[in-house]
Amino acid sequence: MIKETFVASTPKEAFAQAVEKYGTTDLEIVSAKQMRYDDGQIRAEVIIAVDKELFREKSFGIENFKPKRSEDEEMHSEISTLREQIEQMKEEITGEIIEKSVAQDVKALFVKKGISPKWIDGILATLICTPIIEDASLLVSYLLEEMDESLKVVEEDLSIPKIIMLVGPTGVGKTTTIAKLAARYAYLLEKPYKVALINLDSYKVGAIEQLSHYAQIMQLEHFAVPTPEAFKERIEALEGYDIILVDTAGMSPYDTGKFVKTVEFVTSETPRKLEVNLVLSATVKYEDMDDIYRNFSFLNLDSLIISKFDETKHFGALLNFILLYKLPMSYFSVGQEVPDDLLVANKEYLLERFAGDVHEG
Ligand SMILES: Nc1nc2c(ncn2[C@@H]2O[C@H](COP(=O)(O)OP(=O)(O)OP(=O)(O)O)[C@@H](O)[C@H]2O)c(=O)[nH]1
Ligand SMILES: [Mg+2]
Repeated sequence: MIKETFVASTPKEAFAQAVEKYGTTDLEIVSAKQMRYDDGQIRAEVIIAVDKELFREKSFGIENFKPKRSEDEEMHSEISTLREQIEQMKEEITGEIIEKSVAQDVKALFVKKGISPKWIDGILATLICTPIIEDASLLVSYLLEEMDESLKVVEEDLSIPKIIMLVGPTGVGKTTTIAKLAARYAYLLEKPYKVALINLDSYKVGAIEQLSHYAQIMQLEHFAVPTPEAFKERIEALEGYDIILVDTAGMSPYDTGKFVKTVEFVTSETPRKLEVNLVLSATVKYEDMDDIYRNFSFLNLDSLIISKFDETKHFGALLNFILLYKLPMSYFSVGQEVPDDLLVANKEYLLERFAGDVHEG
């Protein structure tokens, strides 16, 4: 309730004002008195108690308390301006914290090792106001854990018959890896699989000989296939085989002719699943990676084989590539020896090496 005072020369007049305002004589009178004001005049004060809402309605009109459309819009615009300001403040605070704290050193180190600043900033923004951002070793561990979560590994599943095709730039180790995989599937696992080799590489002198050399040693069937039609026929003829490994010609990302030809093979209708593995050397140049991905992704890549692990100690650029394009990893080639230098991809192996590189500074 609100206590409202009406003033007039007599209490009757004051009460009449209240009746006029509220349109009823049914008013709760709290007090009625006459008093001398500072100017010497005697006046009457009648105080009544009224409901708050009724008082508002009669004093200011209901309309005044409903926000008008334009006010509504104004409020929305003020809110969105405030939001923008808050977002901006957040960014400034992030920047400031990163600038001033150990986070800047850690970020600089990761960037130096090949990880993109954008990826790191995305994570640092989630760590503001946590103790992690102020402790260098904690922060490094946290970033490595984030990488661990983002990296994907393909489970080796040989339960269904499949075609495994290896594609990639020239000289990355496709043929050598095919030989290692063939040995693994045919001889080194608990259960021996029936393996055949197909070579699509009709470009490189000696390419057929290189693969047939391995095929002979391992006593495996080996075929050179010149056209997509012949490829389809050959796959059909190899129905009884568990795994067909397909070697391809090394392609520079800019060699459109070879790409067009390989796409025809990849898209040919085969009676079994065809998995395309991109083979990428761990020593690949940071600047070339985007072009490699852009061009090879036309071949519907399923997974990534990383070769020449033994030739570098710096894996940041490669990691950055995998984090960016989210390609799951299938195998690592860790040396020239056939069949020994092959590992089923595992995140720890890669991250331990990267961590070693980071800790060296
Ligand atoms: N250090 C090292 N060398 C490797 C590895 N894998 C392959 N190589 C070597 O790299 C060279 C090229 O290997 P290939 O298997 O012929 O490469 P490719 O991708 O088939 O080459 P092209 O068919 O010409 O595109 C050979 O000398 C291999 O012994 C590896 O993991 N580590
Ligand atoms: Mg080759």
